[in-house]
Amino acid sequence: PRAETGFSVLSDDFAAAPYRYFAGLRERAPVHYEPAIDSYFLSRYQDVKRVLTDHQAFSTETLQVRAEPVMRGPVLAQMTGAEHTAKRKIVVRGFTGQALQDQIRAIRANAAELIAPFLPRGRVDLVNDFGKPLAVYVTLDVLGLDKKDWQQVAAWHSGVAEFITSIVLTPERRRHCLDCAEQLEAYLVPLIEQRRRHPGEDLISTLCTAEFDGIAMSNRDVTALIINVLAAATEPADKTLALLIKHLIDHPEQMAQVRQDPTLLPAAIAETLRYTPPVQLIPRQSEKDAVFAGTTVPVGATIFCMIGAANRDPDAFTAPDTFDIHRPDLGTARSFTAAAQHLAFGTGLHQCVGAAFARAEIETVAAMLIPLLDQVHYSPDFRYRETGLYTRGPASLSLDFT
Ligand code: 2IO
Repeated sequence: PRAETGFSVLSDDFAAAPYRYFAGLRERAPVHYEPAIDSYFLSRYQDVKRVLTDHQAFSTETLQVRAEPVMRGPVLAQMTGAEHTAKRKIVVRGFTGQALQDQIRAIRANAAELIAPFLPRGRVDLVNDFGKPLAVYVTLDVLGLDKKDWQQVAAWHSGVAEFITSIVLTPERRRHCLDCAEQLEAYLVPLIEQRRRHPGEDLISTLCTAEFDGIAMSNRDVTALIINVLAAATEPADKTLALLIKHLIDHPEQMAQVRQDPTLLPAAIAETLRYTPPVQLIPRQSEKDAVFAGTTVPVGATIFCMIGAANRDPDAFTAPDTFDIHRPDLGTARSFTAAAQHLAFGTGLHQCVGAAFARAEIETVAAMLIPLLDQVHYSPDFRYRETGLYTRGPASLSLDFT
């Protein structure tokens, strides 16, 4: 089964409103082939889950061309076996315990500083005035990088992010992205060498000095991981925050409940991640022929897991197109159900290593913002628009409040 004649996930229609097409894809083209990029798009929850958990049959080999050129080295998601286990543990350590407590303090300080000028005005663009600079500031603090360089680092980062999140890239844009990555690497390497000699409390120092089962990180490993953290902690962060606030504005009864009982916030965040995951695609490569819903995906193929479509599969979630922070199949109250969990952080061996940090970040920021944004609503002339196929979120979110 293929898509309706002529349908393409690369079309402008799909980019304008992908959620309108997900049911059709799951029902009529669960293995959608895109000839222009010779790739397969999977949209059913069970198929996506299978690809992400069977890491023998579906590898991360595709990252060698989709990520390594801008990461300037191998990232965690490309590794397997003992090396992966050891290095993943080192990264986990950099995002837990005292390190995480310090990171949360940095999140609070940056959020307070960035929102302050907008409070007396009663108006803010939550994406461009707040979320984007916040994501960069917080990431720089986590890495222990100087905030005076933030605009330069942000510019290099957008080149790196463009490379990872582009489905098609012109030779000119590709060159631009690689230039950004090379300059970022040249900026980072002397810093890494300096932290090796004089380690501090930051993540770069942790990665430089840590060892697990006798395995340590090389300079190339650290460079790649730092660029990975920079992209992963920056690119989806403003989107998740803006989507959470948008959904709560669009569902005033649920906004009122969260205001009244802040312990509902984690469920509201989890439901936002299910309903509108900021990372919409996860790539894999098939290591043998594989059959999905009667269609064979050949060995060596590039597969894109469609997280947004899988998260709205009625076989996994009841009333999947409804935003409901009280839904019982979310996984927040998982103990008494065998129900599905959202796939916004992926699943399996390579499930997002920064998930706990991401949750802490958005929880901290949302808990600060919601009480400050009293009577929050869209600004009068605001028109909501989302962009992006790989990562997707609001282009802006203009809010008025009292
Ligand atoms: C290079 C889209 C920024 C990640 C990859 C291994 C990156 C990896 C992701 C997310 C967000 C990016 N993939 N985070 O999808 O680290």
